Amino acid sequence: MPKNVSLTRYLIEQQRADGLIPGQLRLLLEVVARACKSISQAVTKGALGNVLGSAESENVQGEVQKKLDIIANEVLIEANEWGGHLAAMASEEMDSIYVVPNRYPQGEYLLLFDPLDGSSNIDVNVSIGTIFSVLKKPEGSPGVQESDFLQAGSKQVAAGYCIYGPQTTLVLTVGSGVAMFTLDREQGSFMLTQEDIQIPADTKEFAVNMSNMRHWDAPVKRYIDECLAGKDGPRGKDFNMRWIASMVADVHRILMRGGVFLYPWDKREPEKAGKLRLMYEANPMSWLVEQAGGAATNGRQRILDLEPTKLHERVAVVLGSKNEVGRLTGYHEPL
Ligand code: AHM
Ligand code: MG
Repeated sequence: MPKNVSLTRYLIEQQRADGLIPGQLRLLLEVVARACKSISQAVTKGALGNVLGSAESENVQGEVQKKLDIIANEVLIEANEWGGHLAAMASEEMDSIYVVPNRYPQGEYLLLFDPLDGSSNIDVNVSIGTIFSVLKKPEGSPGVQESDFLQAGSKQVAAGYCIYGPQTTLVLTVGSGVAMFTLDREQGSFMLTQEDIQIPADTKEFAVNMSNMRHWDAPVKRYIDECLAGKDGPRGKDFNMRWIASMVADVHRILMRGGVFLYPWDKREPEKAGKLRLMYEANPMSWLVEQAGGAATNGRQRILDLEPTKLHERVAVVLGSKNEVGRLTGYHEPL
């Protein structure tokens, strides 16, 4: 891997090499990265910046918003609205889409994000992150509406996340593998620190919130029971478990060393497909995982093939090492 490659240089070289990054998309990704730097600053200040605690408001999903959820949302909107690269944005923290105001030029891209994923970890100083997904506005549609966003994950043109942990790290795909950039705080730049990330096909590690076990359906219970049985069970090997409760951090670990992540459907709210949101959590993470040689399904179907019907749609998620995702998906009845 070449030394001292900044995100800017990486994007320009990708643009030259395979044309996967047109100019507007490159600008968009640089602006998202700049916004992530600001969010990282706010996260790092914590109590000193008076950014911890509840904002005493709720989002469209009825979840209590933290101050930092709102700050991160505002940072992403303010950074992205004026550059001319976007037509509209959508966020976990906003009920409806945010159309770029008339005073700015409108671009051809749509940006979706979960501004600060893992909200329950904000106040306890555990890793959290920003997840983002980029789509192209369908050609020929006048103006921009919510229906323009309702595209399958396979239509994404860029996806990534920024994790605010011991290091601030940006992980990105534009469809030619997965690259990782670490924020150099002295230089103020994201520097390329890993290319062509690959998830091993096999693993001995799973990530799931075990406290929900009694609510799961039979195939998920069977899979986890078999992992728990370890060497003496049908899998013939011991498994380890990790659960950070920030999807960003759990997926980051899987990209770095393999594993399988589950947030399955459960009986508590049977009308909901799952807890996680399809368009700005599951789709970008699924594309990253597939680009790293892993797999992602909702238990039955490939997540990237699902046709969304609404912006804040939820989905069950199984992603990570290919053979484990294949096994658990195989335990479900085919549709
Ligand atoms: P958030 O977007 O409101 O932070 O919620 C999503 C998070 C995921 O990051 C994580 O995997 C999951 O919720 C944890 O849920 P639980 O607290 O049920 O374990
Ligand atoms: Mg989230």
